[in-house]
Amino acid sequence: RGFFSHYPRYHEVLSFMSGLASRYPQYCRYESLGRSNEGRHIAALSISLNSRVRPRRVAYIQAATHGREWITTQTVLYLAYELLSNLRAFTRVLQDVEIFLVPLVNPDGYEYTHTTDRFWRKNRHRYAGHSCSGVDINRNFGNHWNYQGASQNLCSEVYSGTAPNSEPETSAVVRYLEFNRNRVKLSLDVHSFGKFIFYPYGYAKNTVPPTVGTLRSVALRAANQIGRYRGTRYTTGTSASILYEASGSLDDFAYGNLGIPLSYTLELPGDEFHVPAHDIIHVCKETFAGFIEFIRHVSLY
Ligand code: 0X9
Ligand code: ZN
Repeated sequence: RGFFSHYPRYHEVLSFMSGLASRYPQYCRYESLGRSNEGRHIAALSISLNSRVRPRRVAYIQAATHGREWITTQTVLYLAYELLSNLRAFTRVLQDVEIFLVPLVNPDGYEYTHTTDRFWRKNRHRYAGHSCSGVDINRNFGNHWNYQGASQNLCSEVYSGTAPNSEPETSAVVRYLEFNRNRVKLSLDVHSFGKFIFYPYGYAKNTVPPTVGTLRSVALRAANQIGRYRGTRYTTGTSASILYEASGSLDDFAYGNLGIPLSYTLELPGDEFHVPAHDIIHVCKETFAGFIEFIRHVSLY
């Protein structure tokens, strides 16, 4: 069966990634950013036109921050697969741009949704003497940590952890982004569901970032490109105004703390968190068009 017609497990994701890296050694590098609470790799792929030359800019894309959002991993792996299979067609967008992909930020939560609870969201941090477990990685970043739409109750779905960056999954991402902060121009955190493109700030209503005009126009262009495949309509705006206020998320941290100019959270389609297997490839293809549009704008920085 084809890779994009079912939902792979953790090991299958890693072998797909390392397979791409060994098939395209001069364009693709496979690495681990660190390990999760349960010891799994936070695996990453770096794609560029010439692996011996370090591009000046980075487009960073991550998925499955929330375990149950299976479709997100597939769209990011599809991006890697499609870019590498047709690299010549993308020489312009990839000019001086490195694509850095983390398809499974929360491998423990992802595996748990396959074995035990399909709707698990958080990581799998266990606390001695407590029956509840897990931190919401997207409430654990150090921007307005635990300010709103987050909880200090560890049974909550939006438990923010004991401190900003307390989780190994969060700190693996933060370490990479901080080390590369001058090169990273785009940060996309891919979630589901809802067909939204969110830009900062998400931590509070009526807080508008200084470059909101650019953030909005790039979001609209990406939404438009996604719609060209089969008419899927995305809504764009700040998550605080469209969905809810939630602080400690990657989008606000990347923009507010690291100064990454293009920072977004995507919410892919899905019925609750489910996209039927036969539809995976179509969501991958339409989302691909959006990813490319975002990446095109990286070369302006
Ligand atoms: O709540 C979240 O973490 C994201 N939605 S989801 O349904 N996938 O959980 C939205 C995050 C948007 N960004 C901010 N609120 N900063
Ligand atoms: Zn999510």
